[in-house]
Amino acid sequence: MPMFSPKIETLKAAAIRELQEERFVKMVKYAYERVPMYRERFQERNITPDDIKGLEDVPKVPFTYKNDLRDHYPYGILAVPVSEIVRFHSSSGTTGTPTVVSYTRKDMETWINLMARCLASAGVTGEDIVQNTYGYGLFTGGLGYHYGAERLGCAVVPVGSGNTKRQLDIMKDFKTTVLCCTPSYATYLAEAAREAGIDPLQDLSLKIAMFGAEPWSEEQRKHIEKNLNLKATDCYGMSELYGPGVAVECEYQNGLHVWADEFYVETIDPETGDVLEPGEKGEMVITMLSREAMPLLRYRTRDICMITWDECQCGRSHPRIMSMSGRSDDMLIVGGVNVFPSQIESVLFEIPGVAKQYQIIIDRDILDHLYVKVEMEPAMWESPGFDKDSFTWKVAENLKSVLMITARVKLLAPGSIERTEGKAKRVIDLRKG
Ligand code: DLL
Repeated sequence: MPMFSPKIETLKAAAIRELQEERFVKMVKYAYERVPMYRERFQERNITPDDIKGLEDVPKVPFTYKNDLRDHYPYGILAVPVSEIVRFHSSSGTTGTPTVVSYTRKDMETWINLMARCLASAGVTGEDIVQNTYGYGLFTGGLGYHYGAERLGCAVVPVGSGNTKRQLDIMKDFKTTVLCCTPSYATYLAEAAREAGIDPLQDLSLKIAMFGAEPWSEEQRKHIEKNLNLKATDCYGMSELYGPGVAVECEYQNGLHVWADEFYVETIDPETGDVLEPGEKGEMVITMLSREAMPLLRYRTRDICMITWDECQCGRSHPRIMSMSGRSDDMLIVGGVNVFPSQIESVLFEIPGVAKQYQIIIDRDILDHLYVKVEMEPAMWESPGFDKDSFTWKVAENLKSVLMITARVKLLAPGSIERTEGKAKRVIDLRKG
């Protein structure tokens, strides 16, 4: 697959480490000199940038948290005057004060090039017609993909989120070859196409989907690939780290390459903060190696994964994020037992007849109760021999074997669960608030 920046993508691992070391040391100094918050954090620990001489000193550097950005609303932890900012993005703020992220012109260039790298890794070329259904505006998904695809020379159709019928018309009429959206929206698009009598094989020209922004499973990948007749590629990112474009799958789809010339990635024990070895599962912590507007040192992503530096067949030497298993703050504690929504999804999607829509509800009287609402495929739901009780029992048993606790399962008719255009909201925790 042609690479967008072959020289940097195939740099030897040792050379990448050297580059990271040089940039990390420089970035620490930059953040210390320009951002009062970092200076204070260093002073509290009785250290100065002179104590950070190489990558072996990384654990001395204090972490940065999402709350640090909230505390510095609206402009965040700016290292340049506002006059040098060319773009702001922001989180929706539904769970508290919004976090605002900022970019200089150079930051924009870096981000756009990273997005172009990601798209090329998935096999996208300048010949492609890219339909971008990620939200345009304060969310980084829309504009991130937009400029990255333009940089590659693609023809971009900037539809933005929503308006499913129009999306399908455009997909058909413009002969869209690349679809950028959340995996949950792709599931919905596949369903809407089927209902509208559109046959992806005959009527559509899709080849590649660029997914991300939310966790999804291998079962969901197979389902979407089959129902939209395309190859689905995973891309990871977060607003604080430019947006999409931090890591992406290559053609071998065995983990997501993190662009290590721009991101220094570690995994840590989320409780103790201790750095873990490659191959050990923990919270991903990222330092941005050349961010001008808003330096982030050791940013706590809350995403749980494992990192490997093992060679990849594609020739890229950049490390890979393996088995992303949700966010540490997504983890539910139900009656004292840790439950990840991704575990529930994997169980459900392996059961034939279950649709790709579900909802997890947790409630409490004296004890915690876990409810799983599961939507059914029309063919199974409407089949004359369908035994609802025994199917419910089967789903509950399968869940119990993985979760070790009992979930109360309710089967729902096809189409019962509300569809989303962006990130799916699958967990409702009634114990909060
Ligand atoms: O979701 C940026 C993005 C847009 C990424 C489009 C990819 C595609 P935020 O809204 O800040 O940014 O959400 C970031 O979403 O910490 C993860 O928990 C989750 N996430 C993002 N990509 C993936 C992925 C964008 N590929 C948060 N797999 C992150 C699993 C993902 N989770």
